[in-house]
Amino acid sequence: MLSKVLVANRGEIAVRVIRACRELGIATVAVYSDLDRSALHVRMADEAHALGGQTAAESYLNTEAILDVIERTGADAVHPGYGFFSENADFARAITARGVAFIGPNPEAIEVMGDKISARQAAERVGVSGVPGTTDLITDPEQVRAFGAEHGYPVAIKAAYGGGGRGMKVVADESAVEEAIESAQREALSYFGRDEIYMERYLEQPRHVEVQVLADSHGNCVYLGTRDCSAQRRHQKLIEEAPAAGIDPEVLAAMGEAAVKVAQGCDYVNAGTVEFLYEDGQFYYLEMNTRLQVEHPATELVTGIDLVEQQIKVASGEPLPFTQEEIEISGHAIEVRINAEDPAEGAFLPSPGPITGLRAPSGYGTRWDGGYEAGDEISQFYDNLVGKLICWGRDRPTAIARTLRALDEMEVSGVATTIPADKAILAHPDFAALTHSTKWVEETLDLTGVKSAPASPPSDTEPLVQRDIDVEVNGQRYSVKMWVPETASAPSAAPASGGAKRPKRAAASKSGGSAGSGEVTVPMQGTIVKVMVAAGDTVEAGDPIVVLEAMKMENNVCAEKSGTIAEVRVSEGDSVGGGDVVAVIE
Ligand code: MV4
Repeated sequence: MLSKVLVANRGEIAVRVIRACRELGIATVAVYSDLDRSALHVRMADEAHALGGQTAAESYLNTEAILDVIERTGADAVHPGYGFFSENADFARAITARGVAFIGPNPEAIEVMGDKISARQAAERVGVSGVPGTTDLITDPEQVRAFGAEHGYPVAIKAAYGGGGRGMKVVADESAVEEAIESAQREALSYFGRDEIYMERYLEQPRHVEVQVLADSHGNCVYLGTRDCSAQRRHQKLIEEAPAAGIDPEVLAAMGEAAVKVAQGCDYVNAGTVEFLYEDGQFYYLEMNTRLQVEHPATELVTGIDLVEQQIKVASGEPLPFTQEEIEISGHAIEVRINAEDPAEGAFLPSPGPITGLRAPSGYGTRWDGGYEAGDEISQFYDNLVGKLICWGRDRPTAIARTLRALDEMEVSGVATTIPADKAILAHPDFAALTHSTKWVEETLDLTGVKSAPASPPSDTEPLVQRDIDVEVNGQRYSVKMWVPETASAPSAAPASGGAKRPKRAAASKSGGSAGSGEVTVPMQGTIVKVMVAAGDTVEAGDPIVVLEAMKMENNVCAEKSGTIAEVRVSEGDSVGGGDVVAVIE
């Protein structure tokens, strides 16, 4: 059995993994960026080590820094959580080359599934079909017109090296083929750095149904039922449930068996998820996610199986302790993602800042997987998932009622959250009747007038400064770094060197640009996903100007001063670098 796990992540998933390790008697090593110095995952782990840096690229994606912590701590495994290094074959190879286990699949499986065409071919090889389409790259618009003539429109054009729906273009009829190809290639290049594209028939009202699989290193592979993740907006899931409801059990079983075939076809080991689209009684393979997913607890509540425990045991070389026949789905579970975003008017604007109050619900069938406590701060630099509420009920209506009850008990202050949107979805008759699809939140759900939490009161927490202090432990002299309030009197062992150094605070760079210059700049490299203003608009200081997607998250870039927009220099889909001017205010 593994003895010390380095958790290469932060927030709720790092906490989740630390909890599983503690139950198994395994020591935990947290790593942290400068901003996460005293984050919840750091407080909970047995030991914690700094990676340095603020952005994900400088910290949680710094391979050298993580390898260094592995060396220093003697960790014998790394759990990558989701995001960051979880689907990075090079990272998995770098640690396994040093004899350290990667708690996840083999790098070859990560690579096969990372490329959408090879992932489709891998499924086809084992007789699992995707949406009718091709595994050939599109080189000539004539290919698309021939496909449209045979299978009908609309046709979906997708990025071969993409994912998450970015770069997908829907072609309504043959007159739109050329333009769709060009724009799909342009987007693919800007998001993924490669412009290869392929096509499929486009399904108009699909549900997103996925299958949890678990495989060991002895050739055993099982599926742990299904989840429905159709309640999403702009490819961000809001609510997930297990099992997928209102679908013939035989179809669900066939989907489960297809998922196992896909996993076995690529010698998959550890936990993974096979995604399908479901429409009119038919299911179609979409892709495989080679990681533990955010929504894994919904499966845990209906199977009674701790997925993280199983991941660790599989990575330790143990065989699965159950067979497919022994897995039973009991009742229904709903997971609600609570993000620090303001859903008012359907905008879902990021709302970073300090959490001044947080009360999680409890009671029968109610689980809270949080990444923060009151007093912690949601940084604009990372995913803004505050935590997940997962409720179990003996059937779907009971689970819905319980989740609504729990959401009523939940209190988060200081930041706006997605709770009002979550409630609107759960209370909607379409959701109860299962007539929703992947487009329902964006096209049907009405979020006008939805109230977000009251605005954040000004933070009265004093900024901390760094002081270097010399201490003696068991007769050995150490120099320690301390983070203390600026006004605190210097400890008696006065700083020998360095003196006070003020850390850069997240809030300070909330909107880029030097104050007052009127130039609105982006704080980091990324893609413009929304432009909120046009030349001539009047804006107030603090108004969002553009939404920047960086490190898989959306960040608001705001006006630093009030005035009139003189110029907008970017449009949706543009790639920008840190410090680029996106608009000018006069
Ligand atoms: C599709 C589709 C309809 N037809 N492919 C979006 C995410 C990416 N992994 C695949 N996606 C889709 N592919 C065909 N041929 C609709 C979607 C889709 C979607 C899929 C799953 C969950 C949410 C979605 C939201 C919009 C579109």
